[in-house]
Amino acid sequence: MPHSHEQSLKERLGEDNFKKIQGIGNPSLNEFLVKFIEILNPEKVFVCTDESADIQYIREKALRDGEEQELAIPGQTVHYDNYFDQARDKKNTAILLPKGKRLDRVITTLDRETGLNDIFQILPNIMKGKELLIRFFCLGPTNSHFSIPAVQLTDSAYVAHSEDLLYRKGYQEFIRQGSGARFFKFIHSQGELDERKSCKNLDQRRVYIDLEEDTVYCTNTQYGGNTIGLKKLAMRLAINRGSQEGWLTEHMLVMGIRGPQNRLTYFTGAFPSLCGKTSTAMLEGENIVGDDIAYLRKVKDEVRAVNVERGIFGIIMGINSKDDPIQWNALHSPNELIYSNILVTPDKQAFWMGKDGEIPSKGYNHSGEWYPGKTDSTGKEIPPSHPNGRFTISLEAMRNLDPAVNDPHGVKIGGIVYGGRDADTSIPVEEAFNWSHGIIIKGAALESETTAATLGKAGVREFNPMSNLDFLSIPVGKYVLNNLDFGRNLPAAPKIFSVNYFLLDHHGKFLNEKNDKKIWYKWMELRVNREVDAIQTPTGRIPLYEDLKPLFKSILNKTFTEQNYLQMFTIRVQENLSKIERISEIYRNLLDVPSDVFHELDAQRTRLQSALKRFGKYISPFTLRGNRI
Ligand code: SPV
Ligand code: MN
Repeated sequence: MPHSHEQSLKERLGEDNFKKIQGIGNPSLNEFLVKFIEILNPEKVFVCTDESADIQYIREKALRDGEEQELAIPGQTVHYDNYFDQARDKKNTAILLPKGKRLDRVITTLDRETGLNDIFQILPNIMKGKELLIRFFCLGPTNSHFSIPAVQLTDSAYVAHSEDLLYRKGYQEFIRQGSGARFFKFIHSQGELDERKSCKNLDQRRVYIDLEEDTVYCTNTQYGGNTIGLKKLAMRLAINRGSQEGWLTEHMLVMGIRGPQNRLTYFTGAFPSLCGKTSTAMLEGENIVGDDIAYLRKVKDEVRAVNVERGIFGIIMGINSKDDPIQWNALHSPNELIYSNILVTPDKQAFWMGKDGEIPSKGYNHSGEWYPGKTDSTGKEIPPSHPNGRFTISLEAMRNLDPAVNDPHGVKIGGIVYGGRDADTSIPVEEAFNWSHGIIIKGAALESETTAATLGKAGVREFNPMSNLDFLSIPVGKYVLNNLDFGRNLPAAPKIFSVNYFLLDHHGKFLNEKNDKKIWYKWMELRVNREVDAIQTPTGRIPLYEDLKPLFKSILNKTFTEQNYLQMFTIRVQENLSKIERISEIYRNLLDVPSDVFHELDAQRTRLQSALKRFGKYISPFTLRGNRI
């Protein structure tokens, strides 16, 4: 390395840490480190390699600094974010846009120069008196054409510890990829903390994504979705990179569904946050590969997918022994895990909303000392745990982990599923007519109600193409085109489906129980393998009653009546037509929208309009029985 860099790094890092960086031998990494160590100006620097002693140092630091506290079960800790910093902050998260480039208005952007000026006002000396942690990870399996090395700079041992549970080690991967490696860079500082280890300067909360430099800056925030660089921040960089290189980054689970004779068919599934993605990936008896982010590549006419991560940052609310046996078991065994924003009782037991058992009469949570009926400064009652409270744990703790989770070639995908939180329009499961219908009508036209995973009001129906809108760093139209192109010429593209776990009846009651979803996946597995017929409707292909009934009986031991089927699978024509109007209007105002989008939307409208004339506003699935294919 140039003499000046070497001198500077040696001085700042000390001999041991310097050797670790030298061992990687990547000049652009050195340049990056020299620049930012100077700006952040920490008192100390610690470089973490893949060695267990280094990782242990980070774990212990999180406890020493008070960012985590130990719980009664060995290996478990709890962490708290600032009371007003409990979810992704969409308002202060922006893609930095170079002059002359454009992105849609539905994506938050900031002129690049303005954003850099702003962040470079906040960064200088932000780590004064603190220790900077430098960690190396690999997005996707190591030793793979999917692998993307990434370096994280942070002053939060909680962030560095979480990443250890969530991502594959990357120090060796940096070495493997050599001096030309294209890597992602993340700079995080939680800024000044108060006595509760809570961020003091939320007014300076920023998450800025610089695509030009593959760098994300993030300050004065603690919530994992804002701070864990390799999670949603890397996703924006990867969407941009995949768009240039012809592969996809999706907000998707990856899982294997078991069919007859133990056959395993792999699916990906895109769902917005807090809409059942993790609970789907955790279905008992099926195999989990990943629960949140996937990279998809075409290899020899197959679609192959990997889990970008190796752990889960799961929603804790609602997890109970009956509905979630796999997660429940992992939470009650001595596994290394970090809870966030839950209630801890005086005897160090973890409690959250929806857990088995009584609500404790006192404890400590994200609001400080807690008791039932406590209200916050706005007069709102504080629940025992935050609805976006989480637990971070390695997938190794899950007994349903698929053996192919680290396969450098990924798994072959047979089906792709899109689902949202939709009270009144989409039926519980439906197959698309073909790739283009699936990508556009099931994926690109997805709508979902907002949830506690982002700051702001919950329950508002929003456009959320492929459940990925929050993470897009390219125009929506271009993103849809990339998806269309991806499967267009494949001789056997994966089948595409929609699911809806949140459909209500006319009295506002959920039509499905939490585990009914298992049946939809079993049916999709049979469809992918061409073992059952379907009924053609104006919106897609739906299951036959005769196929669902025995699945409900044999798998859930439930009697699935004709009345159940009728209620769940009635095509809601008027609601579907209204949706087409809403979505068409949105796409008319977006950039670079491929004409296929309008063709598919128009064709769906035409089918629905003629069905409206023929059958009326609601079409019973029994009426369409003759359209069997
Ligand atoms: C999500 O909100 O989609 C999550 C958690 O998976 S976060 O890291 O906040 O994005
Ligand atoms: Mn997610």
